[in-house]
Amino acid sequence: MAAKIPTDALKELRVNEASKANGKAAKPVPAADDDEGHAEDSDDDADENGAANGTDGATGAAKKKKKRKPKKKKKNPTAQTEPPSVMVSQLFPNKSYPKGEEVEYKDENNYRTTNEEKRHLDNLNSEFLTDYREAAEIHRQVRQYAKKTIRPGQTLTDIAETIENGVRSLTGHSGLTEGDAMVAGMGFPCGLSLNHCAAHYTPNAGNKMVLQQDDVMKVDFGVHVNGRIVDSAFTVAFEPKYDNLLKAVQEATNAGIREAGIDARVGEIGGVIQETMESFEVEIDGTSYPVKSIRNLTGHNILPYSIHGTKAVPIVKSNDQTKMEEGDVFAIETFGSTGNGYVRDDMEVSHYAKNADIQHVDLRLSSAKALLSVINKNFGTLPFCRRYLDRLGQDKYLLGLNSLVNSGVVEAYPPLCDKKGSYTAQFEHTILIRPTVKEVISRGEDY
Ligand SMILES: [Co+2]
Repeated sequence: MAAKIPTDALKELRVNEASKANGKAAKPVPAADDDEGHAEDSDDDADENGAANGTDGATGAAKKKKKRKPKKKKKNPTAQTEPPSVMVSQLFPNKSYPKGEEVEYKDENNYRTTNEEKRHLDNLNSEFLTDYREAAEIHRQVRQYAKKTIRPGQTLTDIAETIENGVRSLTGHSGLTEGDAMVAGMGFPCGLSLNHCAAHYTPNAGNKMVLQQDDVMKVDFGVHVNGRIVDSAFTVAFEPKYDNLLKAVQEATNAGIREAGIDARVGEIGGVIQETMESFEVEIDGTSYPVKSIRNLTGHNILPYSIHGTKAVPIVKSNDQTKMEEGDVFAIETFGSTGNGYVRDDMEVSHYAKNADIQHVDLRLSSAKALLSVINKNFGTLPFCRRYLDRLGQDKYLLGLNSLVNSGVVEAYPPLCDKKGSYTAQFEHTILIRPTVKEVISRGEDY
């Protein structure tokens, strides 16, 4: 889920305005060789994930021996179904979830990988790591199915519900009983943003929108286990004319991940992301466009039950000197655009979240009070969308919801769109800045 920089703050950060000027071609950067090397990392990781997936029947056999009753016991499933429905805790006994991609720190931080004290700190975090790895494995399995099955002709509503139901099934929490969605489930709504819209679009009730052959769709969804949110996104397109746009953004995101680490300054990371992104030029329907980083969207740190922490990771060069620190969790996400490289609020709001740092507010409207109680019990500060209120049986809540937004208790996250007719793409991973290594927790064979 993207974080947006307020316009005033953008000026203060003195972000690089070069790319803004009338579609001037961006400076080419000889990044190709470097990126080849990087791809190797993800391959290694993919093997690791693949191996961990190959659960054998050993546990099932052991159980049979112990219970010598004539009644046939249903064997534990050893593979995921299509659509996904099996809890990952059944597929990985004893919570042996696969690790993400572990990357050693560079230069003066390299000692950390083998350092005793840092390894001890890592061990103290085992529960945090287990929750994070479970959430990441759920993200991989659900998106794998989504990528395989998303086709033009499907409604956005069907696509969103398939992904969200998959996530809920794999966590084992339907979220239908009070408080259940807080234990594990959606970390934030499944965004399905088309073409010039970059982020925060998901259908509201009654939406009949159908995915088209010519569309470029950003699929951005979150999975949480005990409030540990994995935030990861990819872009789907069916026409090869968009391949280079997607490639630019995927490489930009990987460049950001590569630069991330302890003591890394976020403004400099933004500079590397921008250089990578803007080294691409794409041709779509006979017109060529420079790919621009969307300068008022950023990555962000993630806190328990809170998708947008206090640190931003810009995707253009900026003078933001904020450092990444041991223990931080970051969503590294980049957005490329053939348009202005700047987004505005547009269209009907679907995403909301309770404001984490708001104190008590006196609400006069009884419908607002009642709705706030539903939000507190079911989502806390986790983002939700209108469909999530519908499935809890809430109706006629818009007046109350708008009142909560106007009083500042709840924040609305409207869709963020570049200029009409442009195309935008997004890739995103969640990374853990562990004491010993950087773990790209949501890395998979796909991206
Ligand atoms: Co995000």
